[in-house]
Amino acid sequence: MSDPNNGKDQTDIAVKPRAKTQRPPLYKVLLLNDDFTPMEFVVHVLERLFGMTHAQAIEIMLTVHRKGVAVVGVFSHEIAETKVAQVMELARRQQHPLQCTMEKE
Ligand code: TYC
Repeated sequence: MSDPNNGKDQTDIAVKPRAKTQRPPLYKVLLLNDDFTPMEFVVHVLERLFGMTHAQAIEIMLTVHRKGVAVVGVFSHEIAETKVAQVMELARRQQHPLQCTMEKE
């Protein structure tokens, strides 16, 4: 008897060409300098909300103080929004003018 598959069970799998997997966009959270927010408060915020060590927090705070701005973390849109809101809320409660924003990476 003729066997077109020559004894092998062959299975053809239809592979649909797919678009490349899209990565969700990431957002930088930026801390801005001002002349009034105490350095210790900024250090506290960086430790508390961004999981930095005391030494890291001092370093980033001083970068913002000298340069005017620094990236304090990179997150998904939702996490970045939450971090910005948390920073602004802590600053508002202590009546410090500290500003924090986010920008697409
Ligand atoms: N410039 C502030 C001061 O001299 C300190 C400061 C650092 C404020 C970082 C904001 O994001 C900031 N007290």
